[in-house]
Parts: sequence; C-alpha cells; structure tokens
Amino acid sequence: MPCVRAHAGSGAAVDPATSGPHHFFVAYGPEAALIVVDVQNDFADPKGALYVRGGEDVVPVANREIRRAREAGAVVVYTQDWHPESTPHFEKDGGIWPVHCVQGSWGAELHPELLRVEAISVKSGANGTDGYSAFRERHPLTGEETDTGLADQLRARGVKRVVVLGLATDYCVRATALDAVREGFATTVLREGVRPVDRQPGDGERALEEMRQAGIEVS
Ligand code: VGL
Ligand code: ZN
Repeated sequence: MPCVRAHAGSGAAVDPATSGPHHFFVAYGPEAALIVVDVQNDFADPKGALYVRGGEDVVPVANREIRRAREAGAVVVYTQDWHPESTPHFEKDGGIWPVHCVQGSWGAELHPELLRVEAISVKSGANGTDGYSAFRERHPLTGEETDTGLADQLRARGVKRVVVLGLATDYCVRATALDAVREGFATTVLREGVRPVDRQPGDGERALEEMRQAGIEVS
C-alpha cells in the first residue's frame, strides 16, 4: 500500500486509490448514498453457485468506496439476494437460475473480505420475488410489485444522489440503478466496481448503455 501524503506546499493529498487512469473520482457527502449490491459469496467467490466472472475483483473497489463514503458522511447500503429454498426465480422451480443465495446459507453471506460499516441492510428475493432491485420487489408470476422502503429511508436521511456498484451489472445493479433514477436520485454506476453475468455475450455492456440512456452516469 503506497503511502498517502501531501505535496509540499500544495496541501493537496494524492489519493493512490483514485489517481490512476482507470479511477473516476466520485465525490461523496452527507447527501450521497453508496449502494453495495449483492457482494455475496454465491456471486463473488469462484466456488459460489452463481459465480460472476471477476466478481471477487469488485471487493477491493467496494472497500475503497465504502471507506471514502463513510469518511464523507455518506450513507452506505448493503443489499443481499435472499431467496427461500423454492422460488420461481430458480430453474428447478420454473425460473432461469441455479439455486443461489438461499437465506442463511454460506452463499448468501456477504463476501468475508467486504468491509462492514454501520449501514442500511436490504434483503430481497424472499416470498418468491426475483429481488433484482433494492427499491422494489417484483413477483415473476403475478407481476405484483412491492416497495422495499429504501427510497423513503434514503430521503428521510436527506439523500439526493446514489452511487451503485456490485453484482451483477445486467441484473441487480441494472434494476437498482434504474429504480434509483426513477425515484428521483441522481445516480452514478461505478464501472470499475461492477461485473456482468452475461448470459448472452454483451448483456453487461447493453445494460450499461440502457442505464446511460435512462440518465444514469456510468463512470
Ligand atoms: C442476481 C441473478 C439472480 C444479481 C440475483 O444479484 O444480479 N442475478 N439473482
Ligand atoms: Zn437471485
């Protein structure tokens, strides 16, 4: 870890985590929230049931952003995909996915290296919903939608803008970011901190383009 110190005379610290060419500097403040989407073993560990290629690489990015967010007084939100053993979300029950993130299982736990701070926790995918968005649950068979209450919780804390990272670009990150912008939050997706499932090649890139079209900043 390189040491961080001020340039003589300038008073400006060089942050090694954000000074490289691939790092976009997201500014946090008390009016911002960082939403860390589904950085769980089943997605982020190569032994996970629905491992997302490169999923483990988002952990250090998430940790850097969590630290920066907390230092600036921003709210942190951890989301977890949280399914019952049987749900129309799973292929064995008529859906499309292998069994993953079953409530209380190892796969549903947050990655062990993910930094834990005081935060809002949102668990979605219970009661047979797909649980892609942190803001809204949708049942795949009935189409019924229920609000998770996250938008109101954020507004109650004065949050105006959200930064989203995590897994996976083409599912939970996409759904969460699209709902965030619909709820009126200025929304940024941190490209370095997301990875796609890519069921079809290019799904991740298409999701990022769709997010841009919806007014989301993809940085
Ligand atoms: C997710 C597929 C199935 C996600 C959740 O977190 O993006 N993807 N369940
Ligand atoms: Zn799921």
